[in-house]
Amino acid sequence: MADIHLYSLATPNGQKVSCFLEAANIPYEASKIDILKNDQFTDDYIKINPNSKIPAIVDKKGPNGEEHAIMESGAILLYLAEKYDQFLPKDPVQKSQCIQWLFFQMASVGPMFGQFGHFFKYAGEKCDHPYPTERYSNEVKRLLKVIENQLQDNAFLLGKEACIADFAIVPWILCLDKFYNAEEQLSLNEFKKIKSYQNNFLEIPGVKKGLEVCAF
Ligand SMILES: N[C@@H](CCC(=O)N[C@@H](CS)C(=O)NCC(=O)O)C(=O)O
Repeated sequence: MADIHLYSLATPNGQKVSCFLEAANIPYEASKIDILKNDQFTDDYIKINPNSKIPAIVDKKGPNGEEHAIMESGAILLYLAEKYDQFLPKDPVQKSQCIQWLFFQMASVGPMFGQFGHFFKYAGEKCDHPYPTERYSNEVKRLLKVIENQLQDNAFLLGKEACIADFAIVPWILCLDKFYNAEEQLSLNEFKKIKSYQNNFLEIPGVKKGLEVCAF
């Protein structure tokens, strides 16, 4: 039986971890937590993630050989990357940069893209004021520009090699088009480097399979 058990659904936050597990070739088992059916609010799941969100993992052989539950996708990526020595640069400067971009994703990309999606795609009749969609469209475009500038002519954020920050960021970029159908709203075609960045990420062996884990 695998040590790592993933609790997830194929949303961008869930895909970050499943893509990483597949690409890093780490044995794991997965259970689907259907947030549309409120699976995240069961007592058993709250013991694993007190915040009632996906993803979460349980490592049967965590620190000191004891079972260890982890919530928050950024913390999960960092834990797994360190434990299995994968997709985390060893060079201290690069490692610090990778962690900075991971935090940038967790603090800015995830929350802002998520709010954008809420108002652009899901709020519908509950909000007919243009302000929230305008505000979050501008912020998403600003963040995409930050990523575009960082990429320069590199395949990934830090250069030739992918790191956990790329696993955190790209599923959210894919979501703008695939889940939110916002290609036109955000003029995604203008972000040429981001287009090749997405493709480079999709070429990492295991990533495409990871995107489908715990599918809706
Ligand atoms: N900061 C959290 C965010 C997780 C999150 O928002 N997950 C969403 C799906 S993408 C969720 O579980 N939503 C269920 C709910 O809000 O009830 C992380 O990165 O793990």
